[in-house]
Amino acid sequence: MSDNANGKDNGSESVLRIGSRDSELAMKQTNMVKDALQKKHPHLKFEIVTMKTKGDKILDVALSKIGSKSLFTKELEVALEDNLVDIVVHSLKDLPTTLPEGMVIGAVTEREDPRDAVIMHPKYSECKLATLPKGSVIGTSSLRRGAQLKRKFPDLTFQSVRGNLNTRLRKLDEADDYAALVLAVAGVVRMGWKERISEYLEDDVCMYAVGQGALAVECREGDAATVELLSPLCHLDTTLRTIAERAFMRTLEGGCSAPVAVHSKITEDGELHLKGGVWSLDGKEELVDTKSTSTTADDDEQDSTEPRVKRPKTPPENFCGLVPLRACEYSMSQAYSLGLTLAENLLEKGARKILSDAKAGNAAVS
Ligand code: DPM
Repeated sequence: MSDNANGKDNGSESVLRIGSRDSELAMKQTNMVKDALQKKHPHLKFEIVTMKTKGDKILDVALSKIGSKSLFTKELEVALEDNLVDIVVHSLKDLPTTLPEGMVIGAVTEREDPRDAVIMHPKYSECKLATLPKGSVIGTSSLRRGAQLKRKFPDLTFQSVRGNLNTRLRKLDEADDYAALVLAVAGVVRMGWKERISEYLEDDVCMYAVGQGALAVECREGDAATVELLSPLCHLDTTLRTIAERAFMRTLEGGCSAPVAVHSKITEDGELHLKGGVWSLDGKEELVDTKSTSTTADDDEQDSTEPRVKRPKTPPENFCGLVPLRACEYSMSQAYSLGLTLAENLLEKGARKILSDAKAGNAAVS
């Protein structure tokens, strides 16, 4: 945290400056984090500083085609680096698996439902994807959703739709361009539109994006006071699941330009399960695999003769940007290894070719 670090006169109060995108969803998410922080630190004062990112400005091009990483996060990270804000709030799924030098994720908050959902045009409100008329157009600019859903529903057509959630819902309701949209449940719920959801997509139909539904609070690595201040917001289950997911993504070198998806859970006995997959753009090729590991140190030592997941040769210097949580380093490295090993398994089975073809195909077709 900075106490008048920029020569700003805040009186004797120290103010925590929170950077956020200015879309309605981003502001809702930022206020959720602000409220949670206020609860834990009643004496702190907060100030939200909004800005637009490249992803907010370029609205007429499919996400996957803008082709740059950090589309929704870069400008915020620059503000963080320049000391104009102390923390920034992101959707974890928008945050690349390698952060800029000097930045860390100080907290990953409890995940909202990570699934994707279908929002129907009012005239199809009684339909499911499976019962829509042949050739119906579904709006999504996610290659991940497109590939998986083309595979399941070859008679539907998928088209890019951009803009913030309000704009998209308006495009759906007020025109006849789309029969339905596929969106993350988390965003829809935070916007207060839960009753518009016609169908939740399970993992046998459409697996979700790495980190989907969780919020990440980023700060400067060297700002120990702020790192400490964020620690009560960390949610352990979400943290372990998303480290595994991010390690999977990082090892595959995925991102928005290739169809990569996951499904994860932690059972009561501390077993972390990760299912991960890659697809060709048309969904015709699919590689999916599942792996699990124990996240509790005791279990692992007592009831297994050999660890189920190989430890990485060199332990990750950080956990895809997350700061190590006190006394949880073991679980976190187990989670990291799980994602890494699952990705290596898929790479052995040919994931590299599927992904590079998808990236090339995506760049070629415009
Ligand atoms: C990323 C993708 C999308 C967003 C790609 C993907 C969806 C793109 C689209 C990386 N970021 O998911 O395969 O449909 O045009 C985004 C949303 C949320 C965070 C909106 C959404 C809210 C939910 C959350 C956009 N980023 O996916 O419906 O907290 O995960």
